Amino acid sequence: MYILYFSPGACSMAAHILLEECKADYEVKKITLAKGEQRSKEYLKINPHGKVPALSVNGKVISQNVAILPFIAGQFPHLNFVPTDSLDFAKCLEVISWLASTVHPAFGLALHPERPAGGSTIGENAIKSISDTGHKIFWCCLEEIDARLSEQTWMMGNHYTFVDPYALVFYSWGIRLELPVGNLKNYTAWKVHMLKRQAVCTVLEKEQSILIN
Ligand SMILES: N[C@@H](CCC(=O)N[C@@H](CS)C(=O)NCC(=O)O)C(=O)O
Repeated sequence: MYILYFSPGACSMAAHILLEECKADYEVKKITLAKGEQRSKEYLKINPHGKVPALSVNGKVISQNVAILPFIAGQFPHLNFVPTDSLDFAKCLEVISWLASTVHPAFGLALHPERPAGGSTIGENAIKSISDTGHKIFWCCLEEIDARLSEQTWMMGNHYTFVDPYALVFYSWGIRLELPVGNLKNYTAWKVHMLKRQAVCTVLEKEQSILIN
């Protein structure tokens, strides 16, 4: 039995979709980031970093998408969401590590440009400059994903893998930032393809995603 700690529309949506794809026996516990619930005493016992996602597996907790996504996929090998070839598997890790270490932080700068100052007062010019930089880097990353999808159906080639649900999070965040994601033809065609999957629709409904509203 898995328990996923998630917040609607957050990066935890990737693990949520994957659990649904795998028809796993799971429950969700909502942590509302806007209300600061990730910093509650109870949640910090689950994930001391105060972030979602966290996945409890028979009482043991895993955090970080780069650990959670391959773990879930690996529990259901018959679905082939995880490559059996070790080089192909490493290529999946390469992409999710880039999503987690470069794409996600760029979105963070764009959305919360005041945060790098760590509570110190910084001028509006500095905030605008950080926000512009975040937007610029994030957009370049979306273009890179778009280019990647120009010659392949799924993020890693011809097979749906645990990387795909994670890439959907960033498309939705592009909409959130009001970036012209519709101009990214391949990424948008892939998104349409993703939305044809029952598990994806179920989770987008549950999370009231911007992708369906
Ligand atoms: N590297 C982590 C990032 C997790 C993360 O930053 N999650 C965000 C939501 S998308 C969060 O919980 N933010 C709450 C906060 O910063 O207070 C992962 O990939 O799991």
